[in-house]
Amino acid sequence: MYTQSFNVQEGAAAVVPAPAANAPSAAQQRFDAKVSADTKIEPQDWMPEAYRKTLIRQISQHAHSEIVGMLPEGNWISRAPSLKRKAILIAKVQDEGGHGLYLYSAAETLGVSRDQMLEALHSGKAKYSSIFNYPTLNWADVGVIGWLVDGAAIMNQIPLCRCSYGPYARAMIRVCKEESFHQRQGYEALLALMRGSKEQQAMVQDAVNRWWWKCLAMFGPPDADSPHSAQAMHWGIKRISNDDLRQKFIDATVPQAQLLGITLPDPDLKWNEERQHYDYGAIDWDEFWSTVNGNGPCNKERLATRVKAHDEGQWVRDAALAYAHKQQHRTQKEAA
Ligand code: FAQ
Repeated sequence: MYTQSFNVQEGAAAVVPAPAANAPSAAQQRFDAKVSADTKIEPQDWMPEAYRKTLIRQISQHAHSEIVGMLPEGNWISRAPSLKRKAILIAKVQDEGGHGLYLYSAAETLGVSRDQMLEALHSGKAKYSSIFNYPTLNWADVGVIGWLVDGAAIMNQIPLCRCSYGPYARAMIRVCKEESFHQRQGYEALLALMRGSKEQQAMVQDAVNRWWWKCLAMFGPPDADSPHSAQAMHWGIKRISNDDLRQKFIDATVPQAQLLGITLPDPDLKWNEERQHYDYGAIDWDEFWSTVNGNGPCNKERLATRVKAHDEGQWVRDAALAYAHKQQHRTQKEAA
C-alpha cells in the first residue's frame, strides 16, 4: 500500500483518475491479486460477500457431514466383532466429531455463529453429504465406509488443503491425515473378512454393491450441472472439478478392489486405453437428488438423532457457561 504511493513517476499528474463505472474497488483488486498469486485469504482480509457466503455454505455443509457421518458407524461400536475393532472404531468416530469442530470453527471466522449453523442443520435447511443417509446393515458396511467413503472424502479433500481461504485449508491438512488412517483401517478390516469364510466374503461383496454408486455421487453433480463449481474454482476454493475427482477416485479404487478380490458393481467399468482412465456407467442422479432433498432411507432418522443428541447435551453447555461466568466473576473480584 505504502509502496504504491512512493511509486508515482516523476512528473506524473497528481490527480487520481476517477474509477470507471463497474471498475473493481482497490479492496477487490487486492483480493483478486492474492487469489491469483495463491496467497491465502485470512479472516481479517476484505473479501467479496459472495466469496464469504460460498465458504460458509461449503464449510458448514462439510462440518454437518462430519457430525452426521458419525452416526452410521457409531451404530456399530457396541457390536464390533473384537476389542481391537471396537477401539479403532471409537477412535475413528471421535475423529469425525473433531473434524466437525475444526470445520465449525473455520466457518465461525467468516462471521456465522455455531448456533446459526446448527439451527440450519436441525431444521433441515442445511445440506450434508448424501452418503450418510444410507443404512449400515452389517459389519462389512463399516469396513466399506472406511475404504470407499473415507477414500472418496480424501480424494475430494486433498485439493482443499490448497483452498484459498486460510482457516479452511489449514483445517483440511489435519483432517486429511486422519482420513488417511480411516481409509486404511477400513481396507484392512475388509482384507480380514476376505481371508475368512465364504459368508464373510459374501458380506463384503454385498456391502460394496450397496455403497459403490452412492460413493461416486459423493463428488457432487456432473460439472455441467454443478452451479457452484466454476466460481468456486475461479476463487481457488475448489481446485479440481467434481467429475475429475470422481474419475481419479475410480482409477485409484479399481486396483484396490482387484487386490481385495471383489467385483465393483458396474458392467461398464472398463479401462480405456485412449483416455488412460476407466470408463464407467451412468450414475442415478434422480436417486441422489431425492436423497439430498430429504427422501433417502435414513434422512429423518439421522436428523432426529442429531437433534436429540443436541438437546441432551444442553446441560453440558449450561454447565460450561456457568463455570466460565464464575471464573470471570472471580477474576474481576480479584482485580478490584
Ligand atoms: N451430498 O455446485 P455443486 C466425509 C449439493 S465428509 C449432498 O457441485 P459445490 C468424512 C451442493 O451442496 C463428506 N449435497 O456444489 C467422513 C449444492 O447444494 P446448495 C463431505 C451435495 O459445493 C467419512 C448442490 O448440490 N465432504 O465423508 C452433494 O461446489 C466417513 C450443487 O452442487 C465435503 O463436504 C452431496 N454429495 O460442490 C465422515 C467436502 N454434492 O449448497 C464420517 C467439501 C453436491 O447449492 C464418516 N465440499 N451437493 O444447496 C465440497 O467439496 C463441495 O461442497 C462438494 C459439492 C464437492 C461436495
